[in-house]
Amino acid sequence: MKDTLPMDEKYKVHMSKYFEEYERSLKDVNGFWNENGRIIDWFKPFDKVLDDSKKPFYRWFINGKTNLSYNCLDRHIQNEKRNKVAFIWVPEKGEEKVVTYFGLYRRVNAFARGLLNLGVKKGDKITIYMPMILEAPIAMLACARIGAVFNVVFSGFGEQALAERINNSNSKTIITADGGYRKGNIIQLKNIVDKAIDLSNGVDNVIVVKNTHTEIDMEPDRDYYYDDIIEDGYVEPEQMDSNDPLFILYTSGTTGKPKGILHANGGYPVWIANTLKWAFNPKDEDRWWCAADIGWITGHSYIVFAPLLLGLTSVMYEGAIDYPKPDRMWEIIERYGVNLLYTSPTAIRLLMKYGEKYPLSHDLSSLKTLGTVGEPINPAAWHWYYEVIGKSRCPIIDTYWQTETGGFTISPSARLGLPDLKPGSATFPMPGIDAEILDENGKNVKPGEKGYIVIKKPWPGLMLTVNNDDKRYIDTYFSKFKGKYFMGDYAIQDDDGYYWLLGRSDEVLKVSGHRIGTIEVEDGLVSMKEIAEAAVFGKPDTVKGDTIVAFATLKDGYEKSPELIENIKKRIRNNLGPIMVPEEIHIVSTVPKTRSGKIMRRVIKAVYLDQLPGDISTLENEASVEEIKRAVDIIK
Ligand code: 6R9
Repeated sequence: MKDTLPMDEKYKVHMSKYFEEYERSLKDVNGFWNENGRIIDWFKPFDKVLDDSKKPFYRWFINGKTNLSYNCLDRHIQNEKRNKVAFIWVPEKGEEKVVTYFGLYRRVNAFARGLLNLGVKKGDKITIYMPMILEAPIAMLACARIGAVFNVVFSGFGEQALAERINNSNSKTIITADGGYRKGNIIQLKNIVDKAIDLSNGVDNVIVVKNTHTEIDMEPDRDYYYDDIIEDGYVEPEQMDSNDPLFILYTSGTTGKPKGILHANGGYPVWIANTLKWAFNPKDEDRWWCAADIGWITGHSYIVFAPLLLGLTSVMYEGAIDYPKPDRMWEIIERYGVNLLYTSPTAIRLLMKYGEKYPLSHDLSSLKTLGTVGEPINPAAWHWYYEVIGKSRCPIIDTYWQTETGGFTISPSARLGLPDLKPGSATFPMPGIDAEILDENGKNVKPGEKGYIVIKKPWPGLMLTVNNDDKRYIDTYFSKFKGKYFMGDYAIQDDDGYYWLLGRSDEVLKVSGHRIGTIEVEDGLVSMKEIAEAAVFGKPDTVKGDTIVAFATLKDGYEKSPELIENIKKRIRNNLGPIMVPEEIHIVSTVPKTRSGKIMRRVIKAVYLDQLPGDISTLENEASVEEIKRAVDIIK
């Protein structure tokens, strides 16, 4: 942890500015957010910064009226940004498409009109299930414009996962595409939507973008082509209350049911615009590339909204970062002159595995700042990113945050002053984030000791609640340490005050940066007719972070066979989606349980990883451990 890389003096002189701003953000909440809350335009200014009278349901920028689509588009087209490029959209294969701020404004208005013509109203919920095409941000912005609450579902999720999100969000309109491209293959998205609708409570409208031009079924009076409903013109942006819901985004937790995280129209945009500015200090002429998917919070906040709020030019990439060749990412940086790159440790580790010759064959001199997100970055990957990609001239902005936090919570700040960087540390909290690390009893741990990271005070990017489940919001986030926001991660603060994030403290995995609840996969397994019980855990993987491993028992009358396992994997792929498919499924006759019948995942995982299983005094069936040991011996 002492491996410190002194940053260039030009950054360090400003470090005092960071501490000054940070102090002020905590001591003078009103003054600080009165000022920084104006990073967006308000139709009607807020008359109070924070209402904390109904803790932990914090409300920000009280009585302020605003609109996110207005802030991303209309205000820029009134000035010199009108003809600036908003997105350079790069397809998996073929030539890019460029859209200016005015072009995007026009297209968002046309789609917003189309939605209104279909009868969509303010407050309606809309599910967006789309590939990484320009119509995806257009759809999100059009919803925001008319005040419809959008719910983007990652296009890698299967029919059952989609159906559950359509139902839980109560969406009656779905926006999708005929298909999407993935590594040369076509994913038949509309077919998946059709199946999901059969499993759902029913929907009124399905809007389909023609993308892959594949054959699809169109249901009369329900399904419409995007091209047929758009209508040029101006749609007045709805005056949204700061605390009206803006979007729902589902994320995995420690139960089988994903949580619909609900973000607001006021606090969320204020937070993401400020944090992007503080952390990366983007300049007007910079080209920003956030290489994530819009189906995740990273894509919402830092592909779509924050860069548009700041009026930046972004690259948006449709495909996989190593397709058609392992140099795809470096080729895009060179071709489009990317200055600020934001990606994940899992991507860095994958590209690192292919070797240096790929980045070295491209001119990456446009790069100024490099960012990472999604999981802790291991020092080896950090060094490779810093030295091979950034040529030791670009600071690494390691941003620690979550779906629930809206935007960055702990991250170096290139604008307010960079600390000397330590590979693997996200360094210091963003202004407004009052973090601390606690032990099991809620006492502060000493420097260097591992504990749970919490945030003591609210900040504008904090979610409003869990959709339709205020109790779950309180139970999950504000109960373990009463009144403090519990992030679910382990952390250490070192002697210099730097934060080191050490991974999840719960049953949540990060598979290639994607957040997956082990219980969700278990539920998917036990819903199959052959499976009686299942235990799922993460196996550390040098590229993906975690891979999914499952142990399962079969119901009477079923025999284990390689075909059965393949068939189970196939069904998980269809129902839940490719990212949820366990890499290994082991069939055993019993799984270790407590006397009260709870599956002891931790014991299975320990045996599997050849570690000590810890306290097994509550174990009911010791023979099961022996069986797992034997199963593991066979695999290894
Ligand atoms: C943005 C995002 C959140 C969880 C979070 C933590 C992990 C994210 C990290 C990181 C260490 C970082 N995480 N960034 N851990 N260092 N820089 O990933 O949101 O999908 O909700 O996941 O990801 O475990 O709790 P989300």
